[in-house]
Amino acid sequence: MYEENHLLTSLAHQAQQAPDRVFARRAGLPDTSRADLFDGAERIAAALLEAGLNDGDRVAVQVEKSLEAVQLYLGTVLAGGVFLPLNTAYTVSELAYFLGDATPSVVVCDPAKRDAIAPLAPGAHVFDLASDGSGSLMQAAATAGSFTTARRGPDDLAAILYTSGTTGRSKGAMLTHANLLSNAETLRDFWHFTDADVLIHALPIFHSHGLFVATNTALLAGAAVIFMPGFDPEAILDAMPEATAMMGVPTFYTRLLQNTRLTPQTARNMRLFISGSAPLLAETHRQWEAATGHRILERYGMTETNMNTSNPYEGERRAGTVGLPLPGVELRIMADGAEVAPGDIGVIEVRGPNVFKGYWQMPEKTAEELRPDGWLITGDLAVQDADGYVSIVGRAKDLIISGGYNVYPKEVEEAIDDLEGVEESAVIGLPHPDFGEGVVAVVVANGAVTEADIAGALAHCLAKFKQPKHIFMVDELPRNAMGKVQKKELRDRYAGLFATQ
Ligand code: MLC
Ligand code: AMP
Repeated sequence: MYEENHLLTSLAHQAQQAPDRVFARRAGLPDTSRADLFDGAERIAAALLEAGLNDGDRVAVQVEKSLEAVQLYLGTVLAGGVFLPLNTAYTVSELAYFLGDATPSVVVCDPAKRDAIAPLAPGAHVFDLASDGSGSLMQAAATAGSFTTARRGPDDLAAILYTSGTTGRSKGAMLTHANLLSNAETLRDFWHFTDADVLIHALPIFHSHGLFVATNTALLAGAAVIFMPGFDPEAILDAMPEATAMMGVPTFYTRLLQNTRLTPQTARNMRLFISGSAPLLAETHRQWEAATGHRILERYGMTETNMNTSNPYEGERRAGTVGLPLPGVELRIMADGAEVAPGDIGVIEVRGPNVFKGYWQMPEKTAEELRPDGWLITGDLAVQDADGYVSIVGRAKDLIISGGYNVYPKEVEEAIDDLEGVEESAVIGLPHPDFGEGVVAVVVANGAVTEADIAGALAHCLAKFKQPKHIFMVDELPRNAMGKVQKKELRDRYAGLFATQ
């Protein structure tokens, strides 16, 4: 099936083998078979082609999580398009940049946002899709005519995912069919996913974790997913006895640990708990083992690469480490232009079939991070021990990770500094018991500007997860002799802010 299409022919292989087996279970809805999943994807592909989609065109999508949205991803790739998912939290002003930069030929959005979004992509065909599957996209899919699989090879683009930059504008990471397929195959084999698995899928599907790591791996293995609209601890605990695996960000684990229903009995059929996207505290690892009898498997990845390292499936899962380089992924730790000695700190660089093709229309940014010989400079600071286990100890990039979402301080600072009466600002991440890190802004302004003014203005331009949870007004920012703002001093000053929340 779909032999001409490098990624889809593999993702659909299990559907062809056993079309009637369940792919998705959803609370209160009939199960969806693998055949139904791809039937819907084909209909959407036909609708996209009728709307004028050409090979390599971007399909920009900001919709609530739904099975139809998964079909839209598959249908886009089947039709030869490039899937471009956008966080549902993005505001209209953030979307204006993404749509302007990516120039999609098709935009799919929530019906409630259609009027605001359509003018941002003049010339694009706009469909809408609601979380219950209603809207013009599925109407067009229901009546679309015949469909021919687009011919797409390993090096063709399958997706563009935007990641913010430490300086300036967000960058669209270009991921090829081969990038996605090679990583999904590696993860299926490394984590022992088979058609006997039932994966709890509670992650959003606009980032690589929920879209590629969870969905592609399950599809490739022929596993079923318990498909949830979002993270709800009660729903997860209801589902757990029927499930074999779960993937989550650390916040999933810390929140579930607060629930007394989490017991070895609830987790009796589970074989694998995987965590990633943000650091999992060694303490959480230990608490989880005490509560369930399972050792969480922590892995490390990024949008540009999918997954790079993983703790072993069968060997020792070491708390506080992200494990070993995955098969086929080369990893080195560099400082001052050379590899460091084991145990010394440096920046992780990775190379392999998983590493992206570059940033969309940004050759200079690509050249800054992707070396000509294929090594990607990740910006993550780490040490590797004599056994090869990697521990991430910090970031060379100024980045906050809040509940698994990346927040670039520079972007928030620029939004604050643009406000009238503000002189300057520094945005920092502080330890947060729920989100891992919480965003905090420290602002110098004239006396007329209040915290509420700033919070109110940011609500219009920044996604909720980027907005500071606290704003401090100060007379001046601490600086070193060179005049550089000392963020470490600010982090120390406010360190305990979220301790009791
Ligand atoms: C929600 N809020 C957040 C937030 N999520 N604030 C900061 N950081 C977050 N991550 C806001 C809400 O808008 C709300 O604001 C308040 O915080 C409380 O929300 P909540 O109801 O508690 O949040 P919830 O909807 O339960 O979401 C929390 C979460 C979610 C952890 C389940 O953030 C999530 O699904 N995170 C996963 C992110 C992810 O998939 N990352 C993968 C990136 S890929 P208010 O004021 O309205 O109450 C990647 C590569 C790799 O990194 O390696 O995987
Ligand atoms: P993103 O750009 O959203 O893909 O985020 C990628 C970044 O998330 C990486 O560069 C790391 O900084 C971080 N990350 C992902 N997984 C882990 C992990 N297990 N531990 C620590 N940091 C992680």
